[in-house]
Amino acid sequence: MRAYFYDDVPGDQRLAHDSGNNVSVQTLADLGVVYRTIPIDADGKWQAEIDAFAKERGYKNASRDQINVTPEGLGESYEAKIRQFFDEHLHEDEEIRYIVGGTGFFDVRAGDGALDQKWIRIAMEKGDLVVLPAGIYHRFTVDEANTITAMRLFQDEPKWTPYSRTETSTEGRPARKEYLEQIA
Ligand code: KMT
Ligand code: NI
Repeated sequence: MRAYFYDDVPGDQRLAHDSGNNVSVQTLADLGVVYRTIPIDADGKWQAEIDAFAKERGYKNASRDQINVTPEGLGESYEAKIRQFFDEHLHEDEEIRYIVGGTGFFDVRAGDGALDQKWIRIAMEKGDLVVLPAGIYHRFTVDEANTITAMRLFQDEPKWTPYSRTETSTEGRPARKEYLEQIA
């Protein structure tokens, strides 16, 4: 994992868009973004570590699935999906992603006020786990390799509905208000 400020240069979302300004794990933590590495080992201990992590966060069951974000995995809808993932949005529950293979970028807004116009890009690779808190504005893209496999963990029922930031209602959502209070 490496995190840095997005350069905001127009161009393909899959490019690195690396401003050269790094962002620390502590800065991410201040935004409520939790980062862990859980290397995938041959004897499968990583699975127990994921279970323990989920349990620690109050995930009652071991509910999870795996998504293959590749042209093969998603078929004809691939390009449309990639654009959809990149639409700025929030959720009412946290989003946990563990990268089983491949690489990609999660972008999160850098804070409130003026920082709310800046993106932090989190470059993820195999063995990286990230928790995006409820209410944070974010988006996702593959990189130029067009391949990532991610495990998605969820609490009892998945509440994955993305609320697009362009909807006037997102600022008023309870999850948004709670999030802003948490990072204040
Ligand atoms: C998301 O929430 O945008 C996704 O699930 C994208 C695929 S996970 C790498
Ligand atoms: Ni999301």
